[in-house]
Amino acid sequence: MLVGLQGSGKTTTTAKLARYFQKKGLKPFVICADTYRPAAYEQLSTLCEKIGVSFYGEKGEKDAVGIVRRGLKEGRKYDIKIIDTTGRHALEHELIEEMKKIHEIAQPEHTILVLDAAIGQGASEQARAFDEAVGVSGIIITKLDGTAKGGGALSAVSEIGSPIAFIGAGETLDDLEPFDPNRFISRLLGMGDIQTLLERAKEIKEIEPKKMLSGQFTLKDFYEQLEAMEKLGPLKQIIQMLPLGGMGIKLSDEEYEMTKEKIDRFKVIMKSMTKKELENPRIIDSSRVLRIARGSGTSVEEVRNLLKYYKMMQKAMKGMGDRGKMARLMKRFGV
Ligand SMILES: Nc1nc2c(ncn2[C@@H]2O[C@H](COP(=O)(O)OP(=O)(O)OP(=O)(O)O)[C@@H](O)[C@H]2O)c(=O)[nH]1
Ligand SMILES: [Mg+2]
Repeated sequence: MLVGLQGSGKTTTTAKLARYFQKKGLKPFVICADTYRPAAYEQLSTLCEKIGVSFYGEKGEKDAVGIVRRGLKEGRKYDIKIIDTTGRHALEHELIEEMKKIHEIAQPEHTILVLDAAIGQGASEQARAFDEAVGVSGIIITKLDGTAKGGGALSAVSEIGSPIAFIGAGETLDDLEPFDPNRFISRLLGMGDIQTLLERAKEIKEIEPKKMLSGQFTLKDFYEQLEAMEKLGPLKQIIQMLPLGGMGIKLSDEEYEMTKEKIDRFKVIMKSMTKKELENPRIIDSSRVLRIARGSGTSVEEVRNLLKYYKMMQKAMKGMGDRGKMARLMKRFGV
């Protein structure tokens, strides 16, 4: 039994589900219990005809409960029966009562709440109302092919604790996919941004993600990275494109702030280092720090700052690599 707000996509999803089970070799039977929407009968019967699925409805009949009773009898030999219902709102008491009665008669194995991906903050309240009335066992989020990412729908999920079963991502009847949490979350977090970032990074040969992530990130790499960074854009912007929170990495505002001047100063300092020091920063002791500061016309403090920053970056890179998330992500995007 499919329930939900008006226009959320129940009727389309009913036909999509029928198609889904049909492709699995089952025989679905569709019942139209929407007696309010003027063309509900025609809409669903046309969709069912298109895919060759058996359909039950009573044109002109107003008693939805009666239709369901008779429909279930008619379709008792089928593998799976899907009931499409009228779109209703939590505050429409009469319609909520009707839904309860249909539910009582049908005793569906699953009561699916159909949510439009574009639903906002009202999602959890609506979901709770449906859940209290008929007990929602699963959720289908529709219209994910549009601009909405389904964040509001997620709040409904957390409110009633029912899993998302499928997502609808298109207008054709084949556009129904079993829910994939990774893909859904990637979309929600805007992994598209990451893809853009990685594509940009790929164009810049100085950045070698694999090397960075293996923990062999030297000052020389750091220097090259700083140069690349100038081409990529501000560090803060780059970092914001990554789901770093999920990787447990937090940077303070100061650490984020990588101004052009700071980058230039860092580069001057590194130019005063020997090849050995750049490749193996661990050998830089206080006497070397002093020499580097003098040689570059900077201060001991600045050199130490650079080293601190480098270590932090190294740690961050290694952290991403260790956790494997970044590495997997890169692999997924073919970097
Ligand atoms: N792009 C896109 N459009 C969809 C999707 N699912 C449904 N729609 C469209 O959304 C509109 C409403 O869909 P219906 O299935 O009629 O919605 P409903 O919940 O049955 O509406 P009522 O019966 O009036 O409550 C239609 O124009 C559908 O084509 C989807 O996954 N993607
Ligand atoms: Mg409908």
